[in-house]
Amino acid sequence: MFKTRVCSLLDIDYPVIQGGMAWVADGILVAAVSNAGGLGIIGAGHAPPEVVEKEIEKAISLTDKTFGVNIMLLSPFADKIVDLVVKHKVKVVTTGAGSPGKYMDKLKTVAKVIPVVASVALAKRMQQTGADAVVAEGLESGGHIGEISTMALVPQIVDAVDIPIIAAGGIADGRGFLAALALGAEGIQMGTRFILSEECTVHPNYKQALLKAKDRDTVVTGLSTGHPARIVKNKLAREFALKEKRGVTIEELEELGSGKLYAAVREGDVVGGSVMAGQICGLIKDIKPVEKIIKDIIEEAKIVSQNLNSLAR
Ligand code: TUI
Repeated sequence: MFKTRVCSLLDIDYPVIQGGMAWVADGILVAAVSNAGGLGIIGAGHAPPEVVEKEIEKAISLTDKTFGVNIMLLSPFADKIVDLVVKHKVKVVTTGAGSPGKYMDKLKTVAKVIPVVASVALAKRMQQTGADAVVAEGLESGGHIGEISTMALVPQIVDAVDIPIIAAGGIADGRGFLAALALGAEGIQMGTRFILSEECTVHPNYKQALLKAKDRDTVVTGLSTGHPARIVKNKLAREFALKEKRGVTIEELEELGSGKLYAAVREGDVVGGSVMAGQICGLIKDIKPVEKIIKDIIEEAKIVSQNLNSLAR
C-alpha cells in the first residue's frame, strides 16, 4: 500500500520522511523513524562536525536501516558535514536553505541527494544537477521557509520535473498524507509531528509549547533578513517584530536569533528561545511512539482513500 518511487529509491517501507531538524533530529529519533519503516534524517543545522559525527555513529549503532543527514547550507561547517557524509557512507542527504550545486558530485558518490526546495525554478535546477528527488516545502513548515504554500507549490513542481517529489509543510496525519499524494507527491516529510513523539529528545518544555499551540500561534520572523523562519509566538517573536518594525540592521536581527534554537530545544527556554514549529501544530494533541505515528498515518490514509473512492462513484 502506498509504495511509490520514493520507497524504492530510499529502500523504505512507507514514503514517510522525518525532517532533518537542527538540534532536534538526533541519532535516537532518526533510528526510531528508520526502524519503523520510514526515513530518519539527522539535522546537522549549525552544529560543529564533532557533534554531528556522534549522532551519525549513534544512528549507525541503533539501526541497520537506511537513514540520512540534512546539511543546512548556511552553516559555516557545511563543507565538513559533506566530508562526514562521505566518510560514513551515509546513504541519503537532504539539503536546506540554499542550493547544494557545488557539493552535488561529491555527495552523489555515496548518497541519494534530495534538496529541499521552495520554488519551481530551484526544483528544475536541482533535477538538472542530478538530484534524485526533491522535497517541496511549503510555507506552513516550521523553521526557515519559502513564500509558497504546500497546496500551490507541490503540483507546480510535480508538473515541472520528472524526479519524485516529497511534500512538506502542514502535514501531520493520514489526511495530509493522502492530500499530498493527490497533488502528485510520492512521499511526505514531517517535522512537527515527529517532535511530538516519545523518542524525540527535545526538552519537555518544547513539547508542551507545541501541544499548547493552536492554529494561529506561529508567526514568521526575520523576513527582512532574507532568512524568514516560522516559530511559535513568544517573547522572542515579539522582540523580532518590534526590531523589524524599527528597521534595525540585519546584523542586529541575526544577533537576536543566534543560539536561540539551541536554547529552546535543549535548555527548554520557550520564552526567549526560538520554538520552531509548523502551522499544523494546532492539530497535534498527543505524544506517541514514532512507530504508531507512522502506522496511524498509513491506516488513516487507507480509510480516507476508500471514502474518497466511494464518493467518486
Ligand atoms: O532549511 C530549512 N529549514 C530550516 S533551516 C533552519 S536553521 C536556520 N535558523 C535560522 C535562520 C535560518 C536557518 C531551520 N529551519 N528548510 C528547507 C528550506 N530550504 N526551506 C526553504 C529553503 C530554501 C530557500 C531558498 C532553499 C533554497 C532557497 O534558495 C536557494 C537558491 O539558490 O535559489
